[in-house]
Amino acid sequence: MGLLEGKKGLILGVANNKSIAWSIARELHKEGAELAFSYAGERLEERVRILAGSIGAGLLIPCDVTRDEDIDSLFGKIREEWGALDILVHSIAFANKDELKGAFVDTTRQGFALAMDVSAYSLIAMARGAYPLMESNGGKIITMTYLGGRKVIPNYNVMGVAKAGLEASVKYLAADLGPKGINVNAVSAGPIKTLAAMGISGFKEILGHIQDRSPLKRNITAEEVAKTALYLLSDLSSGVTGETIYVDAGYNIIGM
Ligand code: NAD
Ligand code: IMJ
Repeated sequence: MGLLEGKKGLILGVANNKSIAWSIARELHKEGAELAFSYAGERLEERVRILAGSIGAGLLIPCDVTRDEDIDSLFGKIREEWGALDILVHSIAFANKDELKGAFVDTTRQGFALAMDVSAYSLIAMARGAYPLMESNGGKIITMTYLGGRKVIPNYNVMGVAKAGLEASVKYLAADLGPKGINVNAVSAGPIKTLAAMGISGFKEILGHIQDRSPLKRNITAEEVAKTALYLLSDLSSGVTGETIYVDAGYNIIGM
């Protein structure tokens, strides 16, 4: 029997088949979970529908996380269709392209607010929507973060501040929701070639740097991230909450 037999999970952040959220979805499906997907706009609907269909998932709900009304109707729909929820996967980030280059000191007020809203506040809003559906049976919430929230990474800039806020939010949410039997954790992934990594200047060099310097002397795959997600979303991690687990070939532990 699969680790997630009979569990219902909502996946946020599939844009295409390279998305980390999609690798997580496949892993959860293999272990028997029933899944629903939200997508960020009409432009993505068809692609997400085809992917979801390939693992027998039919529940697809539009949700731009900057819109409260979208979040309300997302959880309204989940309540209507399922009545309860066991798993929430938050795999969403966005900053204006202009903020991801040049000097951090030039971060604009608007750019800061947008990055924080989409990449950090949205986890809080999603957890607030999800917990009433998880209270009766307990639940598991995860989000995706990056080393740039802890250490300075060139060009990550305002996204680094948003990830620091996200990781702190994981701890506050874990404290709030722990008494309700809900675990909240983050996975800190090494660089992976997805849409969110496209157009980043020197991405190939970054991959080469990790290959040279990380303890495992290689980069990681989205499947490896997904296996850690599976652990955090299954009963195997029942005693773990408020944590950030690195899946980065060990890169973060190296000082020099
Ligand atoms: P991706 O582009 O496939 O996923 C990002 C998702 O965010 C997309 O599905 C996009 O539609 C969604 N999104 C953006 N704005 C949104 C909004 N307003 N409302 C709803 N959804 C919105 O790229 P990915 O690499 O799979 O990124 C997923 C997560 O993983 C992000 O949080 C990212 O920071 C994190 N991460 C990525 C890497 C990497 O190297 N790729 C490393 C560590 C962490
Ligand atoms: C992003 C920017 C700078 C350096 C980066 C990254 N490194 C890595 C990423 C080294 C690995 C990818 N990452 C971890 C992200 O969280 C990316 C978030 C992101 C990417 C884009 C690109 C397109 C856009 N806005 C974005 N907003 C957030 O317009």
